[in-house]
Amino acid sequence: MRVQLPARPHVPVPREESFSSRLRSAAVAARIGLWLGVCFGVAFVTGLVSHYAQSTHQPVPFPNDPVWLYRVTQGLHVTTGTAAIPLLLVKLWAVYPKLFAPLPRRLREIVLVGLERGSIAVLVAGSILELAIGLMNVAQWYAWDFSFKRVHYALAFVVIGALMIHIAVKLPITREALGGDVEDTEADRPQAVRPGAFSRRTLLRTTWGAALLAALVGSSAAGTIRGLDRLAVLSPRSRRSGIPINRTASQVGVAASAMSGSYRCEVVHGEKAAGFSRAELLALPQATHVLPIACVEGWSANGTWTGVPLRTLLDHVGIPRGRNVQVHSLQERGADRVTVLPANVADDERTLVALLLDGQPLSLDHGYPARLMAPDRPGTLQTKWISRIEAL
Ligand SMILES: Nc1nc2c(c(=O)[nH]1)N[C@H]1C(S)=C(S)[C@@H](COP(=O)(O)O)O[C@H]1N2
Ligand SMILES: [Mo]
Repeated sequence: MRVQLPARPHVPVPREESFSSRLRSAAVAARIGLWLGVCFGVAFVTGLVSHYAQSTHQPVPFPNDPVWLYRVTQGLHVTTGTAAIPLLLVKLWAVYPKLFAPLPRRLREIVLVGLERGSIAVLVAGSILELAIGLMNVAQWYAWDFSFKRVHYALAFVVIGALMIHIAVKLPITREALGGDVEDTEADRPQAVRPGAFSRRTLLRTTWGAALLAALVGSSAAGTIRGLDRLAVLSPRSRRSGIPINRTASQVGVAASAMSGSYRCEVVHGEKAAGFSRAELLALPQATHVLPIACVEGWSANGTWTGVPLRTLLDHVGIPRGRNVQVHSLQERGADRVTVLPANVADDERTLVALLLDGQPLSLDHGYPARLMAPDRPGTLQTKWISRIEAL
């Protein structure tokens, strides 16, 4: 018996001339590309700042003043990253027909065009991945096994490298496109002859609007603009009042040891050591400072912290100024359980072994019995549930 297979529908591969809208033009692509470049540049630089602030090896110590510096750079990072998403989408839409441009005939040109398209493939794939995992990180959706930090950092160099090549290759056409009016048609692809449904100006204005909205959402998630919390759809924790909790005591398995009556905060200097119960810490002279927590997962919040200046405890066991200090958590496994305070942070009078938040005893999840709060530090280094402090 013969089976009659249905005829396979013929799906034509589009060709460059299939796209005839004048909206898909160099004039539009260049203008959006310019702002996309600005966003990528700011996100790259602020990303490097964040990486440096978190590194344990700092030839020049990360500044501890002003206390909001890291919070602002981190806010800019998230804001420019989210703004880049609509910009990238519209830019890809505008240049998409070029994907189907015919290949040249001569070998030399094929090689050149191949290299150029290869770099664009890297740029496009890298950018999409970088923005997507960045956004997912802010939403705390870890749908992967790799280290976000390492991949996001490495990919940033790939993207910026490919972007440099792209800018260099396109410089002449970008210059020409930016030099004229947006609606000029001289630099258009010859096939782009059909007037769009609206003008290029309207397309650009809509794109700027979308980018601005995305920036506001990003910035509200990052907590950099007050009163925007309701827009913080990305980062639900920022919507709660007060300071969000990043990881709870039971998530990291410290609930029992933190509540134990035998809790002691150990301060160690070589042979010399002292242990302080929470009551003993509370009996020492206290200081209060307003310091932000700026989480690398894209949120930040100010708190009024009260506790013992770290310096007081260091003096107690004779740790001299100028020394790096290590702070350990009761937490036994996982990230963020040890941190090194460079000397400038250890010696800063605002660096606290914090016991109260907004005048109330710390909650267990905010680091009870005692946590570190230091000026201008990434949130991930503000160790909760301190067990031990030692000179390095
Ligand atoms: N021991 C310990 N300390 C920690 C963490 C942790 O997981 N374990 N998380 C860090 C991170 S990533 C941030 S942003 C802040 C958040 O503090 P909060 O939960 O009190 O807001 O705590 C930091 N301190
Ligand atoms: Mo964090």
